Amino acid sequence: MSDDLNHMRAALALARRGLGNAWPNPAVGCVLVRHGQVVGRGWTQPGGRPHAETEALRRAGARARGATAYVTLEPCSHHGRTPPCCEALEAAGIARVVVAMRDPDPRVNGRGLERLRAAAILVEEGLCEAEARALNAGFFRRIEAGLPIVTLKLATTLDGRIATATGESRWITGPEARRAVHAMRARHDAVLVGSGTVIADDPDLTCRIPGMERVPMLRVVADARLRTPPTARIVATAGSAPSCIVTAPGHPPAALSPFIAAGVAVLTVPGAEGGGLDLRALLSALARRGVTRVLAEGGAGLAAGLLRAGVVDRLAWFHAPGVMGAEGLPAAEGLRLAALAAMPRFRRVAVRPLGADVLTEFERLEA
Ligand code: AOF
Ligand code: ZN
Repeated sequence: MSDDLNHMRAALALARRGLGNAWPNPAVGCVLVRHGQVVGRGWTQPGGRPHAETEALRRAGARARGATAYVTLEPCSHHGRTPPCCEALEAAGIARVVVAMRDPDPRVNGRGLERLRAAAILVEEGLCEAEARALNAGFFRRIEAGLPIVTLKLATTLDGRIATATGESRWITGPEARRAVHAMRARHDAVLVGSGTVIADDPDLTCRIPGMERVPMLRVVADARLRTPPTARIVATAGSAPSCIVTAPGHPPAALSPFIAAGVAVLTVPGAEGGGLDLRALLSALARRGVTRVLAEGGAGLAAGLLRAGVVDRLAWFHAPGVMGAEGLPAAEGLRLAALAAMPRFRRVAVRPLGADVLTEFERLEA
């Protein structure tokens, strides 16, 4: 029993390698074990194919015969670019399959397990289910609600300020915290900022950690009024890293064409009451493009808009040990709270010192 647990944990660790680059697919891990020996390992490859099982079977070759497969998600049963994983497992002579949880994708949804059982393969499900569910929360949200999960990242002083009154913000947090942000970007499918941040900071929004630069992460600007300068880095670099501007309807085609010519995808979603974009509509437009995990990086208007819309699933709050006072710019602006009872609340899940700073991670507390 504890061997099963160890192998499934190893499969979960492999699965995590796909976070941020397996989309639109879930990040799955697979470990093949025969006579107590690991004979193959695999995880979902960039872009979602090959699947984890295919990778593990390829590595195991003939040693897969009679082995147990530990998979973090039910093996697929549909014909995609390659035959279904459950057929591949059967053809390789796998004797037993342990899966952490079912795949809610309507093309699979229990049929993978059924087919394995029909092939006289021993099937067990539910080992480490909670971990597997948390790992692919973004994929499940996309399948079940047509939305990605959203992590809101904020880097502030102790009193919640993101810049001085004159807009100085480089840098509030130290190098360790900033490196952690780059690593977070790599684990997300898309990074989202408001147009104010593009105008103020002209960020690259890439992951510049050596070895992690090439994940196909999408850079998204929420820009109802189309204020992004066509000279912004996010536009200029659209050829090497995908970028997308989401705007409100009604802009003349000539206003959009410099972006489109630079290779930026331009999406249109309805505006929100009181300005900005309908952020739920923005997120569902991203989910339709396959995005499962969004890292929102501010500024203050976007942060408040996301909190107001109730779509922030996780908060990653970096606190730098400094104080700016009320003249500094706040992290969230325009929350328009009617009463304390309406305040978005979160549950702390982790605290991590990073150099001089502290990262606190939170999850949404459901009302
Ligand atoms: C697996 N192993 O590693 C993954 C699976 O578009 P396709 O044909 O690649 O299929 C995508 C679906 O396959 C996806 O929606 C999910 O249900 C499943 N993902 N399945 O057996 C894997 N990533
Ligand atoms: Zn598959």
